[in-house]
Amino acid sequence: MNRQSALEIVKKQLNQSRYEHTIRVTDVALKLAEHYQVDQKKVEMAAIFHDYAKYRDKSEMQRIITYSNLPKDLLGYHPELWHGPVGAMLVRQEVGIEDAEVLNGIYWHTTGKVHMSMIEKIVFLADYIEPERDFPGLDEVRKQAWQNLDKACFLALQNIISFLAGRQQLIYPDTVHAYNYFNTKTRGVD
Ligand code: DGI
Ligand code: FE
Ligand code: FE
Repeated sequence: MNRQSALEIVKKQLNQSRYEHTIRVTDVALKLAEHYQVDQKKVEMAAIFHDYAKYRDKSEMQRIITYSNLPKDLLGYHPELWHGPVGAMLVRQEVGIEDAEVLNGIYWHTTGKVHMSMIEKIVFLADYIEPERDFPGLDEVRKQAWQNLDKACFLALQNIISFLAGRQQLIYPDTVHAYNYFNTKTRGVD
């Protein structure tokens, strides 16, 4: 599928500001893919569709998780987490994308996980550092994204977990496991 058709499909699922976010994420993701010599076509598709399910009704997503083979533990965590896994499933069913690497980039873009692929790391980080984002500590993540992708993932996960814990929110186990994994993997890197 070419970029233009993909954008037309996703635009119908999003509002204008989320669509513009999607374009910015895709631009950053493509630059990272070029920088790290990762398949640009796959990264582009995963980035374009990463928030495909963002505005699905919570009740619809709840039903999809309940009756599909998606992990049921998602239901015990913040509904904001659901659009990645549900999005991967709907992009396969409704858009017809079958590439597992692309679908996994969509699936894991919010929570992260251990042993992320290059495509997964790039989509996860591009979503976090796109130019309109403004989180504490973002400058350092932006800098590391071009130097050490694992270190950048670690710093992003540290920020996400601190943010959620500061608001007394639950933290999805895969996010914690990803934090521990990248922490160990990048110890000593600065
Ligand atoms: O969809 P976006 O807004 O572009 O970004 P996203 O897919 O990273 O969604 C982030 C939201 O998910 C943010 O408001 C924090 C929230 N969230 C809730 N629980 C968790 C979580 N994020 C992670 N990584 N882990 C959680 O357990
Ligand atoms: Fe998202
Ligand atoms: Fe996003």
